[in-house]
Amino acid sequence: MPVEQIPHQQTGSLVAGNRLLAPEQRSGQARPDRANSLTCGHRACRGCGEALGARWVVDAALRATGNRLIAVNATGCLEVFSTPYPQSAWQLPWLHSLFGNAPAVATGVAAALRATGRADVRVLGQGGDGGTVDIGFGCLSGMFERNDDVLYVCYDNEAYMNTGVQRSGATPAAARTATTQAVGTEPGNVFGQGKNLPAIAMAHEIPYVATATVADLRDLEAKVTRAMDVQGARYLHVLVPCPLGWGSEAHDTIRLARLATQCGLFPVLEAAYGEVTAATRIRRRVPVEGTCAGSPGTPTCSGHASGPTWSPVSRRRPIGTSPGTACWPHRHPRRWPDGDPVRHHARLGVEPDQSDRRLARRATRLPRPVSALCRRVPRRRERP
Ligand SMILES: Cc1ncc(C[n+]2csc(CCOP(=O)(O)OP(=O)(O)O)c2C)c(N)n1
Ligand code: SF4
Repeated sequence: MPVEQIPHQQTGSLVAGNRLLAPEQRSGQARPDRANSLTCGHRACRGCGEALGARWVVDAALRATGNRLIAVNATGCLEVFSTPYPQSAWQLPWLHSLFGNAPAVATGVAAALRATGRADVRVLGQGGDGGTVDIGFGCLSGMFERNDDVLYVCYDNEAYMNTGVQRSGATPAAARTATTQAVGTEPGNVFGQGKNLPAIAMAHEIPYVATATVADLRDLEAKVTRAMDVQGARYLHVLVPCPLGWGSEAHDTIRLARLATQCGLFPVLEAAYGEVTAATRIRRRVPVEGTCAGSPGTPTCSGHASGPTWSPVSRRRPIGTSPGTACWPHRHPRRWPDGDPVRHHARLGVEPDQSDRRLARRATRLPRPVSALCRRVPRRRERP
């Protein structure tokens, strides 16, 4: 893999070295007094984005609250790899109950703190995308609607990783998982399904909603700090690549998260009371096909068995019997380099197959790209 130059804006991250900054500007992780909330010794896979994201989120929340924080965890990889009984890698009060009730338990902890007059102690709920977007969704919506004083963080690795990479409501279209397989005429996860949870959280008009990725840890840290300044329900959605489920190399976790934002698939933004207040500009736009290795196993593209230009990050071997290369835009005609798959294959001199033609026809009916999220902001309602 070619060496990538570290962009200027990353100066000060751990990548470039905090030593380039004045001590007061250095990240929480670079401080000798950091909380180190998720200690070494846990059993996450090498390159796990969720472990990295959780460590930065909880450390930042601990710093913002003066170490007065209680964490509540949904069942999932984060819970399983950090607390193999009777051990725990957590350095703070931490609770686990069930897969689907973390927001309700967090609400209960916040209510108990309020009832006992402990306004100084704050609550953090956290879980994977399955626990948040699917089974825990009702509890989360109730937590939003009641405006309970909890910061809930979803670590989105785009599938149920802990139980073997099954599809979740956050799995992107065309992705291959154990339950959306890379076989058949239209392989992978189907289009037009799934949930955009940041947008749903915004629709609840809670005080704070943000998205972030592990590619920009300073941004993640800043958002957690800002969220901790706010009272009421807050939601943070963090993209955390999973080498095991995505079939990527452990050392590509950060790069894949960065590519997901640079190609516009994962918009990074902040919103208050249902209105977008800030969005990270894409400085160097990359085509979606550059993110091919991302998202729980992308389906194979038989038309590109000897394809000319594939992603520098896509080193994954094809799945199933098809001798293709992983290819996201194959399933997303609007993002094809030449407008649609038929034209694209024609230019390459490859015979398009039936599914290519069907995809080209569907191009006009596909949902808008996720980057359109910013334009779908509901009208602001006045708050007292
Ligand atoms: C009610 C219930 N159903 C199913 C399970 C099995 N289970 C445990 S973790 C998990 C998947 C978690 O996926 P996700 O929330 O996306 O977190 P990840 O492991 O990807 O971090 C499942 C299905 C369970 N513990 N409880
Ligand atoms: S399966 Fe994925 S989310 Fe789970 S520990 Fe491994 S890398 Fe992390």
